[in-house]
Amino acid sequence: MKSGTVSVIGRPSAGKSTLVNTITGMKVSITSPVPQTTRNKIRGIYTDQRGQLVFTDTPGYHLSDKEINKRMQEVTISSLSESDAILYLVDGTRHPGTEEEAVASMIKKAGVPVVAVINKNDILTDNNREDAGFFIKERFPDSPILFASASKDEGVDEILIELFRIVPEGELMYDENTYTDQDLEFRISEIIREKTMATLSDELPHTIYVEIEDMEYSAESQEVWIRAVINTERDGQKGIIVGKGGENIKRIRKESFKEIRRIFPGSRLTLDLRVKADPKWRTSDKVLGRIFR
Ligand SMILES: Nc1nc2c(ncn2[C@@H]2O[C@H](COP(=O)(O)OP(=O)(O)OP(=O)(O)O)[C@@H](O)[C@H]2O)c(=O)[nH]1
Ligand SMILES: [Mg+2]
Repeated sequence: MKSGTVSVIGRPSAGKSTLVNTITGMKVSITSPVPQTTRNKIRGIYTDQRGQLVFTDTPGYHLSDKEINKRMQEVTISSLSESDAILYLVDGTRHPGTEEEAVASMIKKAGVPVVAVINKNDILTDNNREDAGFFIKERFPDSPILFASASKDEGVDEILIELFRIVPEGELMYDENTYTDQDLEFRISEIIREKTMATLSDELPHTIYVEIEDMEYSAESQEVWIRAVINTERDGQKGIIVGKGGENIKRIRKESFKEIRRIFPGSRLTLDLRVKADPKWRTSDKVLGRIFR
């Protein structure tokens, strides 16, 4: 039996969370077309007859000195040394530049075996493939280089074969039916954040965080009651989230409701969703400490 941990590393929007979801067959980690969607280390667990791979999805590594970006970099770096293997995901559609170079050298420093995957193969040109392939081969000459499409579930079996080759023998770390270790409140807040980002698309996705203020669950009466708050930075942004006649917040609530309900099959769900302004949250140690726990 093989059993090991795998850090999924790459630039923002490379498709790391999409890949972890495809591998586990579950919605473990939220995704969006906007870079810097993932903010925490998110575990997705894959088990089959060969054994178990515990993936850690990480925030895309973005070169920046802003406090929130530094926190996200720390989250990513802290995942590296604790893993048995690194799954290095490269977005083949983008020419590897300074940022890709920074990611590659960070990975090299960790001294952990690497499987390199060039993602988005469904839309790559031959030029893209050559470009990314050359970049990786030069820096990781001993690592396997694979092509995949995380969103189309192509090339994923080959990734698993390479990873199972690397990880050590061992017992399962989690029960075979477990696919994530996130707590309920965090998963719910992430679903609401994803739906907010999707609804507002390019208007203000980076300026929000979602907090579950209160949650009650009665297994006996099969009722779930949740009060969640979408926090933004400025009062003026509240109106954007709420939308004309409340159309945005209604949509966010409806889409969130559908997905949260799947977590509590058969229960009656009440979702009370509010919007608040929390100026300077992106520089507040208290809030950042809560988000990047
Ligand atoms: N065409 C194509 N698009 C993909 C593929 N994989 C992911 N995407 C898209 O790329 C965008 C980013 O995907 P995510 O999975 O959120 O990327 P990420 O690396 O987790 O991003 P961060 O969390 O911001 O670091 C989304 O719009 C995905 O649908 C792929 O194989 N092909
Ligand atoms: Mg992500």
